[in-house]
Amino acid sequence: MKKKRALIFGVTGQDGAYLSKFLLKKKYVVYGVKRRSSIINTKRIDDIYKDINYKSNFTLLYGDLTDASSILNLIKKVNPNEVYNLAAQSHVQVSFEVPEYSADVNGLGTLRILEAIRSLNLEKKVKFYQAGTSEMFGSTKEKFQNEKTTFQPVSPYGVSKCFAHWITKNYRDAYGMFACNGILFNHESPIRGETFVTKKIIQGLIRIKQGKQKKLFLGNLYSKRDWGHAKDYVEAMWKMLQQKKPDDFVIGTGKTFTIKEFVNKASKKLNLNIKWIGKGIKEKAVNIKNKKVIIECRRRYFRPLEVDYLKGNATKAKKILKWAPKILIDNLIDEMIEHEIENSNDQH
Ligand code: NAP
Ligand code: G4F
Repeated sequence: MKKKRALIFGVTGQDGAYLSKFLLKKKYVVYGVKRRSSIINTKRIDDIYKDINYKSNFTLLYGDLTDASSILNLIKKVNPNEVYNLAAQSHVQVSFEVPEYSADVNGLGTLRILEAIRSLNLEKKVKFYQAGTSEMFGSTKEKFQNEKTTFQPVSPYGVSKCFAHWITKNYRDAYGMFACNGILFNHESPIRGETFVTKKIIQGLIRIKQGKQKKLFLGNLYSKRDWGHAKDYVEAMWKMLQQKKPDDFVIGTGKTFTIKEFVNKASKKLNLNIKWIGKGIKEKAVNIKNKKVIIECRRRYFRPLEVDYLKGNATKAKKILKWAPKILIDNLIDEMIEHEIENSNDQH
């Protein structure tokens, strides 16, 4: 049987790396789109090239979501069965600093892919996955968010992803395209970007414990997030494209924790005994053993608007996709800590 071809935009990111490995294990031929950067940006996928089982089925190609002609040429060249759009300016706080660029990549970039598929007359052939986000729920007051929860985005990132969501649905309805929106809650892993809060906390606490860093500076300690593992979430993306009908699905664990609770869990696992003192921006954590302040809050890490509360209701995915998260927060933290310690020993 002919192998399926998948084209992944955003292959160099956290999810791109997990999805590539997942699809290669399923015997796909994987084409990944990377963009030009001034330093090598393929660290997360370099191991694929070293793996004798995978390297012959894995190809990297240059492209950029801001460049419609590159997208068209890539789709023409690869002639994929499945296209996964994971590419994005994915940092919420940064989207307040570069709103137009975030809208261009995340919003118009999605439209450029859909339009390329359509103008190549591939709309009945190619299946398309769009990486939507719980950030679209924004300021909703619903306590357990599902596919019917109204979007109320509160960041340029959230707004751009709402455009991507609706244009994906529009191409599905208007042109009969097999196009699915995943609405994924936060998912992390050892290869999570270093400026996202989970990785920042774990990296910071380990460095403090090893005496390589004095303090960790954070922003809002009281927002709540539903954190899963990227490995589980890429499986859900693939499952969406294997259904008879295209549809949209919420993917989350159904559990939610504050940033402070995440810090407490991680420090306990690292045998760092901490005590919280002070309130508001002056709240800080003291290392009980040596009485040193190791965590402080800084205004620069607060956003102009915050998504206070996220908790995902993945009942539909459980029922239709037969998907459920396998890795929950405690095992996720364990894995991130283990990786970080191994990595820091390699470096020093
Ligand atoms: P990530 O690690 O930030 O990866 C983003 C990817 O997009 C990287 O490969 C990046 O390339 C690429 N990219 C950025 N701008 C691009 C452009 N102009 N043209 C082409 N590629 C570009 O994000 P992630 O955590 O893997 O998330 C994957 C997708 O899911 C994103 O769309 C994100 O918004 C969405 N999402 C993530 C989560 C989560 O919790 N992780 C939750 C919901 C939705 P470089 O490596 O060169 O920067
Ligand atoms: O780790 P974060 O930056 O993730 P955020 O904003 O929830 O966005 C992530 O998840 C979305 C899904 O809901 C994705 F769509 C998006 O691409 C990205 O992957 O921040 C989590 C929370 C926020 O409430 C933030 O205010 O942590 C709070 N926080 C507190 N101190 C901090 C910090 N966030 C960061 N990045 N850095 C801090 O120092």
